[in-house]
Amino acid sequence: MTATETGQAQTDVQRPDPDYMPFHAAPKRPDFVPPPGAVDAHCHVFGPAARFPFAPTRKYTPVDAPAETLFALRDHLGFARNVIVQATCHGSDNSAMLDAIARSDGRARGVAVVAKDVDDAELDRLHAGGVRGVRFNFLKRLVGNAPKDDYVRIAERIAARGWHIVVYFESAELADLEPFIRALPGTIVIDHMGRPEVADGPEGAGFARVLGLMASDPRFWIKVSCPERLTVAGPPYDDVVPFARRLVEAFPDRVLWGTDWPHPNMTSHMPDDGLLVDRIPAIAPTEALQRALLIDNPMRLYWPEEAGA
Ligand code: 0GY
Repeated sequence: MTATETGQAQTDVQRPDPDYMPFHAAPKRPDFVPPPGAVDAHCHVFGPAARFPFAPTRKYTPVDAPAETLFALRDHLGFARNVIVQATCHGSDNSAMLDAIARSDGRARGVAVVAKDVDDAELDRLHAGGVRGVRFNFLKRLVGNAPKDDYVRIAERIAARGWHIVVYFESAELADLEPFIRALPGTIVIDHMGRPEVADGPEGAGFARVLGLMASDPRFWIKVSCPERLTVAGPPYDDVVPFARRLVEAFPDRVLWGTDWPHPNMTSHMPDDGLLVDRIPAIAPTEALQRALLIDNPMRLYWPEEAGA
């Protein structure tokens, strides 16, 4: 899957890491049919590197995962829209994501990563290009030491635009990070359920802290995504379902769902995206919960003009 749009291979300097796992080549067609208008609210595009080179500062070099492959997957899975989240391998150059959004016929929006000195013209350009939020990453493996001062400055800059902030951390870090995250302005979306330790079960201390954060302040939203990254048992991720279900039932109007395609940095196995979709009824067991998770919530956050919010 290193072929690019133009048929060239990724160049030497941009060649995928030798142990990098490519996305599933032929995911099943899900048995669960998402409601019409469903949104995959967390996915990425990578490259193609020949056109959109990866950042010199990146911590990994992935396999190309271009927009047309994402859109084909969207259709195959029965989804209508994507929220494309800027991944660290592209740094703060959002070109690949903006190009994908521009080619989506209005069916994609984005979450950007921006530099601390981003100017208003660039924020205007990103907004016009479909960006509705910024992502702050706290994973040392992905960004080293999180530049918190920069994040504060960026948060102040974007607050007036009605954008939200997406935060990515591991639950073990939350005790230290919580004061910082609580002090951020506006709506804050937590990636991947706050990455709980699934071995501790849903009663574990880390997940309790995530639940407490969600319960304490309606500005917090959360993505019930990434069972493949969190699981101990492996597919079909029965050990992760109770975490997601608890969040969906407790906070039905502040949860989002996403594939996380193309699943960067997976080392144990590569998930079948069709199977991920098939787990949705287990985490959102009623049609009302499914509708909120897959349509109403993401539309409110990313297409408010269509959601009537
Ligand atoms: C994810 C998870 C990961 C990667 C990134 O920005 C990224 O590079 O988010 C990860 O490695 O856990 O959300 O895609």
